[in-house]
Amino acid sequence: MKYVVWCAVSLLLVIAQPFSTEAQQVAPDLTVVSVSAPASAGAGDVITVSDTVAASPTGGNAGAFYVSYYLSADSTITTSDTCLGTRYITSLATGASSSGSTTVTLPKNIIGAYYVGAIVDMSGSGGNTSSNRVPESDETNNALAGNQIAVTGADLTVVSVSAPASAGDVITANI
Ligand SMILES: [Ca+2]
Ligand SMILES: [Ca+2]
Repeated sequence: MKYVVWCAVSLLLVIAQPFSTEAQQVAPDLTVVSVSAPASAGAGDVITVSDTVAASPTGGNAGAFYVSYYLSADSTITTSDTCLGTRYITSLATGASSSGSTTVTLPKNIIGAYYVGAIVDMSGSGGNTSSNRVPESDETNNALAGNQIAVTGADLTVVSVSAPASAGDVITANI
């Protein structure tokens, strides 16, 4: 009797094996490996953002998708952050990576320190149909924060300053 039970359990394990192996390889997993931008820039400036995205070594090839760049006050990058631009990747083979540089324009009305980040397989703010084009084994690991960028105010220069040669109670300065 013990032998019969042992045989039955062994048979079940042999049958179950191929299914558990297959389940781990149904889809690729895209991630952002790195994203970087200049350490400082002026509000409204055009800057270059560089990134590398990768596909997992198992799960098959990924078709066309976008990677989107964001400006965030903190190191958690979400689609609620300010979208700066996108890069289009036509396809990515299993285990391959893609690097690229994209020029984007900083908003004019900001100042201070921000994180530059990226989300792979995301287009723009996330509200259009171009987002999540690739079904992945893990959709929760697609965002990465890069370096901080110090955004300074737009350049303001003094054009001229003048005052009367001899001053009374009131003088005028033109800036
Ligand atoms: Ca992913
Ligand atoms: Ca996806």
